Amino acid sequence: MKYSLRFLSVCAFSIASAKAAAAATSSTATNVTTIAPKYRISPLDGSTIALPTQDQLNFQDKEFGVLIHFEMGTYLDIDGCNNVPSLVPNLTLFDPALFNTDQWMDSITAVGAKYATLVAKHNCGFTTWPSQVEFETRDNTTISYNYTIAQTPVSGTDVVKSFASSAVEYGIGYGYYYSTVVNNFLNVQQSEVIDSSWAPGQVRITNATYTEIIWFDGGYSTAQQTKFQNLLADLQPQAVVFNACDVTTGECLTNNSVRWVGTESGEAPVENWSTGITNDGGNATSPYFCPAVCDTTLQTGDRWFYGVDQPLRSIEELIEVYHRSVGRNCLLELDVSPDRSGLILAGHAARYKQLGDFIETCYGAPVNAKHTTNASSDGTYTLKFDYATSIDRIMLMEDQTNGQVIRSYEVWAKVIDDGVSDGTLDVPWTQVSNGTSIGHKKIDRFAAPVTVTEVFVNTTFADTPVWRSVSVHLCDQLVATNTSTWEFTP
Ligand SMILES: *[C@@H]1O[C@H](CO)[C@@H](O)[C@H](O)[C@H]1NC(C)=O
Ligand SMILES: *[C@@H]1O[C@H](CO)[C@@H](O)[C@H](O)[C@H]1NC(C)=O
Ligand SMILES: *[C@@H]1O[C@H](CO)[C@@H](O)[C@H](O)[C@H]1NC(C)=O
Ligand SMILES: *[C@@H]1O[C@H](CO)[C@@H](O)[C@H](O)[C@H]1NC(C)=O
Ligand SMILES: *[C@@H]1O[C@H](CO)[C@@H](O)[C@H](O)[C@H]1NC(C)=O
Ligand SMILES: *[C@@H]1O[C@H](CO)[C@@H](O)[C@H](O)[C@H]1NC(C)=O
Ligand SMILES: *[C@@H]1O[C@H](CO)[C@@H](O)[C@H](O)[C@H]1NC(C)=O
Ligand SMILES: *[C@@H]1O[C@H](CO)[C@@H](O)[C@H](O)[C@H]1NC(C)=O
Ligand SMILES: *[C@@H]1O[C@H](CO)[C@@H](O)[C@H](O)[C@H]1NC(C)=O
Ligand SMILES: *[C@@H]1O[C@H](CO)[C@@H](O)[C@H](O)[C@H]1NC(C)=O
Ligand SMILES: *[C@@H]1O[C@H](CO)[C@@H](O)[C@H](O)[C@H]1NC(C)=O
Ligand SMILES: CC(=O)N[C@H]1CO[C@H](CO)[C@@H](O)[C@@H]1O
Repeated sequence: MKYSLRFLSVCAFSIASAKAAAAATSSTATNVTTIAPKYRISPLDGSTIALPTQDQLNFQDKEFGVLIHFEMGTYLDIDGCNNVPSLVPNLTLFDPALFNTDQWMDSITAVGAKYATLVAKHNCGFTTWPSQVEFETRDNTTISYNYTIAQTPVSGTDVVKSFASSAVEYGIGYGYYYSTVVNNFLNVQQSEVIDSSWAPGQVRITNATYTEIIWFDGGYSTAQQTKFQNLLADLQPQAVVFNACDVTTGECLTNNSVRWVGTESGEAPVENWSTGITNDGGNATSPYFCPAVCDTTLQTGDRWFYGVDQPLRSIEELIEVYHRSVGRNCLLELDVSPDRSGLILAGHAARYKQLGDFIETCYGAPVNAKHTTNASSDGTYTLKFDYATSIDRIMLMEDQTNGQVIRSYEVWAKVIDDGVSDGTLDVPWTQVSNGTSIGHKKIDRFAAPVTVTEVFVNTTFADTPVWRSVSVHLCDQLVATNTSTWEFTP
């Protein structure tokens, strides 16, 4: 059995069709053949250079998305039905009187997210759309999946549909999360129907029925693999799928896999490759191109569903999260937790806006000093300023069309020394930052702002680098001074 390490494994994402949103039935497509990784061999050192699909590059290019937790869990004091197998919350609880997905989109666009993943079904088993699925119980009667929004006080509402149409209207890419490994309503834990005990509200089905009726999120059992592969090929061949490759066998459900970075703190390792299928910083010479996703919360306490009076992470900490995820070649997926009325709270909305404003102010445009640039086939890149210019960070981006090829780099600058100590004006070459992986994006913040006349980047590489951009910026150094309160998962 395979399943994601934590309850939060993210779903297939793409510009989804209504057809896919209504899925949860079996597919009739013929079986897809085994998917082998695509790579080329370095002409310089013979190493492996994994090749991306256009869909993977398109996804990585989004950089920043949100993960929306709005479900039965919103109405519980605990963070969803995780680890409480017998809990099937009363349907009358789900009653979002002010539910409005356009209001969600205001925060999603304000923070600068380019896509949104909606938790359409979480571990309680409740669906936020009126499922039409019917199935057989173990006493051979056919019943409908009746633990859905249609049986709640807001019957007639369809969160999935409403979310999709708001996303289209606001130009936000969208996808879904559907946890397959746990379903309290159907008495399922770790993808298996529990046979030993039954709680009020649970219906009795067989393992075979469960395998047949569920949808998936990237966590799946071996029995479901072919079916999911067919479903994907049939409905959403362009979807990227979270953790779609089995680490032990190297088998993938799709050519478009992305991977979990391994923590939910919003922090990627300093060295984080676009390649590799393990849940960590990846591997420069892996044959799999498979960008990392950094999912994390806005609320403190590892809280994903709305928590009453749950404090938010500070703006300084969220800015740090941005730099340790997007700034380290990881897709940031920040949680959004609408409250019990169905709206994003004002305090949450303000924090999203504050973060979005910082990103736009700092990275929306580079310093505007006049300069010339020179990208050379020796892997160097030079920015020569017409006059002395203050900067405090550099943003590096590779064009990964033919793979991620830079293996290490150093950033040097001609830094003006005002000669306070010896009374002369020097412009010595000083190393201001260095690193290994660049990939889609790497942001290096310098120890302090410096005034420079020239910036020079040199690299080691598996093939001649193609730069997508190199830019320098000057921003407020808003630093999270106390990281002891950060939530790190081991
Ligand atoms: C597809 O795979 C399933 C499960 O392995 C198998 O039963 C079925 O015969 C296959 N169908 C085709 C068309 O190959
Ligand atoms: C659900 O709550 C309603 C209203 O409080 C109550 O009438 C009903 O009996 C409860 N249902 C179950 C299954 O507990
Ligand atoms: C349900 O149907 C199966 C297969 O037709 C049969 O083996 C089983 O005895 C039936 N169960 C009940 C409770 O009728
Ligand atoms: C769901 O269906 C089952 C089986 O028919 C039934 O016992 C239960 O009362 C139904 N629940 C609701 C909320 O309609
Ligand atoms: C489902 O499969 C698991 C693992 O084989 C087994 O332990 C469990 O009893 C099965 N459930 C039912 C309802 O048969
Ligand atoms: C995966 O990529 C290979 C090689 O480019 C292609 O032949 C195959 O059809 C792709 N598979 C899917 C499911 O898209
Ligand atoms: C990285 O991948 C290569 C190629 O598959 C493998 O030889 C190497 O052992 C991997 N390195 C690590 C640290 O896993
Ligand atoms: C660009 O950089 C290369 C390598 O440092 C150098 O040889 C070349 O002269 C530079 N070109 C210009 C126009 O400065
Ligand atoms: C990279 O930067 C660190 C921190 O400034 C420094 O200690 C280290 O020597 C540098 N490494 C290289 C290879 O220049
Ligand atoms: C960059 O240039 C410096 C100075 O010439 C040199 O010491 C260093 O090894 C070079 N680093 C890389 C990554 O090419
Ligand atoms: C950091 O925050 C923790 C928890 O609030 C507190 O116990 C600790 O003293 C703080 N450390 C510093 C250096 O402010
Ligand atoms: C410098 C750094 O953070 N390196 C990490 C890169 O990712 C690999 C795999 O997770 C780690 O082993 C390295 O420590």
